[in-house]
Amino acid sequence: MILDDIKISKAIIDIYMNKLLQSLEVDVAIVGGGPSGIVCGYYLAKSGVKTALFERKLSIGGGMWGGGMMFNEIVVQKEANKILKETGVNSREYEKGYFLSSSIEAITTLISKASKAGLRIFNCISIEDVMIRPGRINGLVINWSAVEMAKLHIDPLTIRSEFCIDATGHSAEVCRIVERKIGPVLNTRTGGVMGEKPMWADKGEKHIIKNSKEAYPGLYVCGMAAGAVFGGPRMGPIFGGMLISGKKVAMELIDKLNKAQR
Ligand code: 48F
Repeated sequence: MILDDIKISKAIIDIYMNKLLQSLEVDVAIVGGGPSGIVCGYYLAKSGVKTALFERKLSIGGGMWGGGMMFNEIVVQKEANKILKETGVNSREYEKGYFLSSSIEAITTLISKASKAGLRIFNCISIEDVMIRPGRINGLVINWSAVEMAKLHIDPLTIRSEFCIDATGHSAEVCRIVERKIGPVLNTRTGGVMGEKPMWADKGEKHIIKNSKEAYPGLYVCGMAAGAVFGGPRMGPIFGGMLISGKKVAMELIDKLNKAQR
């Protein structure tokens, strides 16, 4: 068989464009492909929720690849180890209650599971704004990360979604956009992004799980973004809170979407 260069290009453009067109209106749009966003997307897609995830960088995975200070191992606690087991990530108990996994195996397996479950993953796309209808976020404004990096004067496109999730990590970018453009309307003590506090693993993990929730009508936060928005301590290379947080938000949205359909 003689390979036709044009057919190769046509296949890629055809399938990608179709995926993008099918994702212009989704149930849930996730911003950020770190561990919390991927786990959230995995559970949503697995239960049949139409979900798209947008990641600025070329590689999905956020801060999980590098473990702690590039020692590519992660620690998770007992409750989060259940999620690793459920998704087929190998782990071992180092000391009672401290489970270790290769950060490379963990992130590649989670991405693979989420993709196979039907999560539509778009890399190299940045969220630069939100769409708002009275009192509620109802979509995202997207552009190629290359456009953002080159600071080109090119208008973006839009995605409509029933719910959006800020899983952008420490920078809590979507919530910061809301604060900057709409004002101090977030569901926090100050109405704004309260900012991350110094390291305290135990307190930080608990805080994030508790605060993985709706930050503004239609907009949820999970992972480090929840810590930054609601003013919790950082926790470093323990990743259990990220996994539990993503799952918690997914379960809440599955429940809400199911109730809305009844
Ligand atoms: O930072 P990140 O891994 O977030 P996470 O899921 O996990 C945090 C941990 O990795 C670690 C930690 C655990 O103890 O502290 O830091 O909360 O992934 C966030 C992803 O969001 C992308 C960013 O490139 C990263 O991969 N991102 C950020 N802003 C945007 C974005 C944006 N505006 N548009 C698209 N993607």
